[in-house]
Amino acid sequence: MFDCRVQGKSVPTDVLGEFRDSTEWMANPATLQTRMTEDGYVFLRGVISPSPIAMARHEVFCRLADAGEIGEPPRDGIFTGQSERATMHPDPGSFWQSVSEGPALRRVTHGPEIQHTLDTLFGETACGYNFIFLRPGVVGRFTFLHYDLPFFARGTKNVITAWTAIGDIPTMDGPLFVLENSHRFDDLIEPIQQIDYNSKESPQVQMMSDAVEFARSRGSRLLTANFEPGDVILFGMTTMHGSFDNCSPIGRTRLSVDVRWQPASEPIDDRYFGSNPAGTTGIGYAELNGAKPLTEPWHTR
Ligand SMILES: O=C(O)CCC(=O)C(=O)O
Repeated sequence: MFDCRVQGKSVPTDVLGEFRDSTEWMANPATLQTRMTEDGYVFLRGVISPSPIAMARHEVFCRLADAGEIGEPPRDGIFTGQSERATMHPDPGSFWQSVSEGPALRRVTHGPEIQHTLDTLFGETACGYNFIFLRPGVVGRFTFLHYDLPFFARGTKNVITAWTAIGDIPTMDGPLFVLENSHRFDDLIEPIQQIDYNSKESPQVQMMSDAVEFARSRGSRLLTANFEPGDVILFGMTTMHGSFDNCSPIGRTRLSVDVRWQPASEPIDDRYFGSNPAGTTGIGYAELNGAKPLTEPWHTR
């Protein structure tokens, strides 16, 4: 079915599954809400059309090509294995903020298509967080399993993550996966509901254990898709997820962006809003994996 690896190991087919595709219900709030309740996620193909996605990809990869990290042509996203970012941009946070605030990228992350999709899902006007997580993941990168609740639910718990593919992300390139039925694992969800949201610490809530064994132990599977440009997976704060290893045979960098949304009428967590958002720990964009040169490893959220 799918060919993918997690933490260096091939994922056996009995532990793999495909997202339920809700694209045909994109304009139907009741069905989208039912699917979110039933599955903990909603998967939609082609929410953003190819042209804005191509422009965002070009904008981001050109910035990384200027820093010597991505080769020519930038749209291919091939990692050079090198980086001059640290010498060219001694302030990693402001460099990453400038990339994350590029107009073509913002057209994708906060444009009319995604706004309309989140308005439909919430059944009211939604508001996208200004602080976004742009993720260029080179070969070898993955993200451990985790829930998003501890990071984003200080204002309201009614928050949804929108993860968008900015280019093709076949399973070998390390896309996002969801742990099936993890939104019903009350024994894991209850403790994270007790987390102190006034703390500036980034809580350690990741499952560092083997994702395949963990899925098996829960009678669950890792659900994913071969993502195409503009495909979006929406999931709630209590849906456990991670990403597969990027094993691209051509050395392609996986490019995605994840943005949180909530009803505009509900209280916000002001760390993630405004023209200079503080982020989870207070150091703004400098706290993100994306702020590190592509030559530096990361596997954490
Ligand atoms: O893209 C990834 O590797 C992880 C994304 C993630 O954890 C999220 O969207 O909350």
